[in-house]
Amino acid sequence: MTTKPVDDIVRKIRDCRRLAITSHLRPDGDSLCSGLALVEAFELMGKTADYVITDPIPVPFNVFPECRRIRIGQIASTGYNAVVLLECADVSRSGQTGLDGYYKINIDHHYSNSHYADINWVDAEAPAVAELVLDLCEAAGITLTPRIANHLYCAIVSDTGSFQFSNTTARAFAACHKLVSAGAQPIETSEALFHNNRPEKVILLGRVLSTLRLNPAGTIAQIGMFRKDLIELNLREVDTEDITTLARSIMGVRVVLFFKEMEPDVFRVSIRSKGSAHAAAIAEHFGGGGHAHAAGFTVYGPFARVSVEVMVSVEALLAAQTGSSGSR
Ligand SMILES: [Mn+2]
Repeated sequence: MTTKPVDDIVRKIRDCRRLAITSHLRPDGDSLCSGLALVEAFELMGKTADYVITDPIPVPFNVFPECRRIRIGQIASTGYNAVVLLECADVSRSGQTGLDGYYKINIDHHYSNSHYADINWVDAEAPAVAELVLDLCEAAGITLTPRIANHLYCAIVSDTGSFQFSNTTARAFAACHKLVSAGAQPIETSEALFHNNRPEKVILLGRVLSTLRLNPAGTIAQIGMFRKDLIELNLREVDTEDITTLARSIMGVRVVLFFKEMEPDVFRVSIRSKGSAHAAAIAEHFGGGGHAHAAGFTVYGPFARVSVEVMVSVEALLAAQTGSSGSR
């Protein structure tokens, strides 16, 4: 008889005493908040749980008081009955190196997952891994606390870009309905996620946007961020997704090229595209790679020259992709 993976997981968890949870490198809101919810859910089941990740916690989550429960480092190679991996296509995505001997539980919502674990629960239709954690809580008969509900709600808001990305599905809203009913705080969550910028960040945003240039057809937007501004504003690590979003919001723009100066005359260019404009194909032309709508590559040379050269090449690539002159 085949059982659902979620039921297999609940049965396994019930047999465990000590659990470790981890998630992917370069953590995001979905993985971080889902892990926090899972720690608390396991504790409600009477288990001891540690949430350990490899990379530091990024802004804005690094100031969330709940994130103090997350340990940065490596999971000890003995001492746990099982390890849960959230959103890891394979073990290496976690950056954890001591998991070989452990019973592994793999929970993910991305297609590209190698089903490496003892129990694999991969549901690419799920809007966020948080929705799967919510299912797990329900399958385990856990009554959601407002804190668990809020963690999971925060994860879904974060992963859907505040209900703007393509994973904003009926399932996402159904989950959020349950979570808000259980005490999640939508207004506080939006404040914490999106209205929590340092003033220096907003000044940086102004400086980056002041570099905006468009091709004549208005289909490609280009912006640049320079080390001297980061140093001057004392911004060590900065989330630039919202800056990209503003450039992407321009009417008619199909591709955003964001030049980030890594060291003198070295620029990491991140590409965001819309519709049929293929970011990875553009990146591959310059020796980089990525996904259909998010990709990147590196260029070498002074900004004044490389920015013009890249713009010209991308215009040609875009025209070839769409079979037109890159018009709207
Ligand atoms: Mn996710």
